[in-house]
Amino acid sequence: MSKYDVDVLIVGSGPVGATFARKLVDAGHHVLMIDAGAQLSGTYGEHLKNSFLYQKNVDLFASVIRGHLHPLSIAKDDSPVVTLDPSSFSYDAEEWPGFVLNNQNPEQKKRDNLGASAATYAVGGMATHWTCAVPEFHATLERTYNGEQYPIDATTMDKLYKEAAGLLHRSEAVFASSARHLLVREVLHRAKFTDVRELPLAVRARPDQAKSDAVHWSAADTVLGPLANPRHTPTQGSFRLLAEHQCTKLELTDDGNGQQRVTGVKVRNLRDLNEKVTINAEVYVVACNPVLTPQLLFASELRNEANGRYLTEQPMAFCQTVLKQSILDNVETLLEKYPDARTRVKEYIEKQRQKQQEKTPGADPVPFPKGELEPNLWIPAVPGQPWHCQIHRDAFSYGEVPPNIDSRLIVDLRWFGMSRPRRSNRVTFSRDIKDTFGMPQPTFHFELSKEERADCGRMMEHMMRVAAQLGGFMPGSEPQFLTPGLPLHIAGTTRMGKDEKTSVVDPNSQVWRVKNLFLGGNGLHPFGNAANPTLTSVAMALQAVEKIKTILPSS
Ligand code: G3F
Repeated sequence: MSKYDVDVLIVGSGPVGATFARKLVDAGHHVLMIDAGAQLSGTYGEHLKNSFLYQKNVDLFASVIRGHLHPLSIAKDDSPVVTLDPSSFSYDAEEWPGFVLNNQNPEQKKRDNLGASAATYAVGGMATHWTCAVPEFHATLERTYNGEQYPIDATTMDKLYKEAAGLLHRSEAVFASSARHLLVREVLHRAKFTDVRELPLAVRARPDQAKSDAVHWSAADTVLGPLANPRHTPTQGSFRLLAEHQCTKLELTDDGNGQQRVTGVKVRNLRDLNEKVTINAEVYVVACNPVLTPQLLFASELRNEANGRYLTEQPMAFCQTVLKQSILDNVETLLEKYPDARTRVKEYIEKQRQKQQEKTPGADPVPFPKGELEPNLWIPAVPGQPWHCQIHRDAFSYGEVPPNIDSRLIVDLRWFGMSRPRRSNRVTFSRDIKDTFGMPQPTFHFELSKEERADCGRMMEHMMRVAAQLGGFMPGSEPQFLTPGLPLHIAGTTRMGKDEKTSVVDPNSQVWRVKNLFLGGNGLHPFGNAANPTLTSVAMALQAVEKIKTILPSS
């Protein structure tokens, strides 16, 4: 039996949960954090791409990502496998209608599914493998909607964004001097795509960068700072993290006047289901993800009409280009404004030509020294062009590089569109079917509006115009829309607002009518967003922390 008495229990250990932990321990509070996922690194929640191998070959990281994404709702497919050896076991699915085959979801329709949406069960959450893109939401496009202002005012948001950027080590400088990056930017600027600029990333240069070509990607450990070291003892307050501990229910008790309180939690030690785990806290924070957080609220029978509703997700277009011959033939001219990069490239080309003439093995025909980092550019979403564009080289579960194309020549284009909140777009939770973790199975009901679908056409056309400047399409990665849900940017399901009928939390992230329950994460974004949501989620958590401090007795 284990018993914990703390000031704050945080469920979920991604960058948002980590923000709560870091700030509350810094304020002298006793914090316990739990995560249903396993601990994958020595410090809590490090980015797995920091390891030597993936820095050398980012393409291998695609399978790491694939292995960590746990699909949330797979529409049922029990059509007979007609080519199966007839002597193998088989049954007639129509005679077994309630059967749940291989974790498929019989309640999920294919048509309105977000089939690629997934959760990462790990200490550090999805930040163990994220892209680290941390733009702010656009002040008018993403922070106003239908005449409504953002729940947190603009001056406060500016302050919160600054602090969030510091916690995540946001930078636009790490890739900015790379010849590959500058070349792509220059080609696009010359083609009048003047809005192409450095993608803000949660990343730092490494002190040994000149020797290693490596960078350091931020994750939950970055936000936790010294707390990420399991052996660290804070000078005030305390911090403890329990991996593979799953919260299955918040015990909500009526407190009179229509208010409730969390008076306890049901927690399972997934490594020892026999153990009884008791946790008492003053304040509870749930920051799982935009599906697992409303799932826990549903399992806890929270009375809130908006829970799981107003779901937004980004339609996503993708392609990969292989840089044009003409660009590489003119690389020195194209880099003329950037003397350092130009000199490096020039010297490299000369050296390789010499090697080639001398027939030295290993002469390189590609005019990029090996240490030139990949491009990392974006075009921000703005009113009239409501999509967020990333022009970079990123490992993900799709778009791998065939072994016979040099990966320095590949540029990925990812365009993320927008959907706006509607009550009917939602995730529901089953009363009958359980997911792998024994929780109510989520089912998606998501459709784009007519206007949003039309915007997708404009977005694709824009992406193809940009791509046409860069090169030809890589076979298999021609322009395409990806399976809905693939951006992993679901928002709105526990939305923040000023009206308790259409939101789950107030502007301090406090659940309406529950005195000591706070939420964190992308589910809080209320208006739909094209940009990556993490920075804004961390900013919102920082605001919530200030409110929590006023509730807790000062230590
Ligand atoms: C998203 O979750 C990230 O925010 C993007 F930056 C990334 O490119 C994308 O996944 C990959 O599909």
